[in-house]
Amino acid sequence: VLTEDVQAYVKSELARPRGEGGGPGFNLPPLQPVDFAKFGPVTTQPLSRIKKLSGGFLHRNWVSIPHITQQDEADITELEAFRKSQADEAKKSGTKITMLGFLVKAVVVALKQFPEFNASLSADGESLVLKGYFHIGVAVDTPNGLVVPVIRDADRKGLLDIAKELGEVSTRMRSGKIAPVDLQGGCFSISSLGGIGGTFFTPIINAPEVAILGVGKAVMKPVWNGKEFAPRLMLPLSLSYDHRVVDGALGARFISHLASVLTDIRRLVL
Ligand code: CAO
Repeated sequence: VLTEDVQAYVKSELARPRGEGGGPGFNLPPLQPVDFAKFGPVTTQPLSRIKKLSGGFLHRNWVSIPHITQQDEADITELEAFRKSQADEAKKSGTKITMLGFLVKAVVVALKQFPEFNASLSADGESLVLKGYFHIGVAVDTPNGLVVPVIRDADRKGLLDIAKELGEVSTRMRSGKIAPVDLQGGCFSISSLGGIGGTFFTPIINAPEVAILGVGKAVMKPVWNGKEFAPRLMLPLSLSYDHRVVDGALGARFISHLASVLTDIRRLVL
């Protein structure tokens, strides 16, 4: 290896495009265009505006945030019994008392206990901006793609008000009436697929938030209570967090606390 080789290498490295934040780019081979029609019949559908927009943001967040996903199960047997017992009462006031309402309230309790989760990195990455408000984003599946409207001041709203607002906002999102303000200012997001199915998954953090909770479908499982296996309704939780802000120990504490609040909902009022 001659001096000129080293100089040429350094020169070519300096000329190479850099990734975000000054680190090296991925330098991956480009995906070659494929003529799928060569292999069978195909049709082409343009991506919706929402899909095109959210695709860029999801990709950016996935590659620029070091994600960890921590999973746990919450025993929601009592919560579900209580929810069912209140269903008729809620119906009288024209509301459905939803699981998502409990999740929003439980997340607020956990955010109060662990303020690092209710925070964002400053633009220069040098400090953490801790928020004194509790605005919770909820992923809503619409015919045109995924949107995350924000329930503002969830700490100051009751469970039924949150459930009602969620119902109204998701209907509005699905009919395409989305104002930018609906999607701004979130502190933490919840993506619930529990009404559809599946257990654990890897939710992508909704930057500049630092964590997101993925919720799967609750199922009855035999759980050992020290003497015997008892049937308990178990809710799968998947918490993705930004490892630049949250360490593994804190992540485990957050999800354990959240699960304990869902297990004993009296903790919601502590
Ligand atoms: N486990 C088991 N059952 C559940 C459940 C869970 N975690 N969550 C809800 N359910 C059940 C409810 O009990 C309800 O059944 P009943 O009508 O018998 O009471 C049913 O599923 C529907 O629940 P819901 O009306 O409360 O709606 P929801 O809370 O499940 O969902 C919303 C609301 C807006 C989150 C949902 O419509 C949606 O869009 N989900 C998709 C979000 C998404 O796409 N996330 C992915 C983001 S990453 O691509």
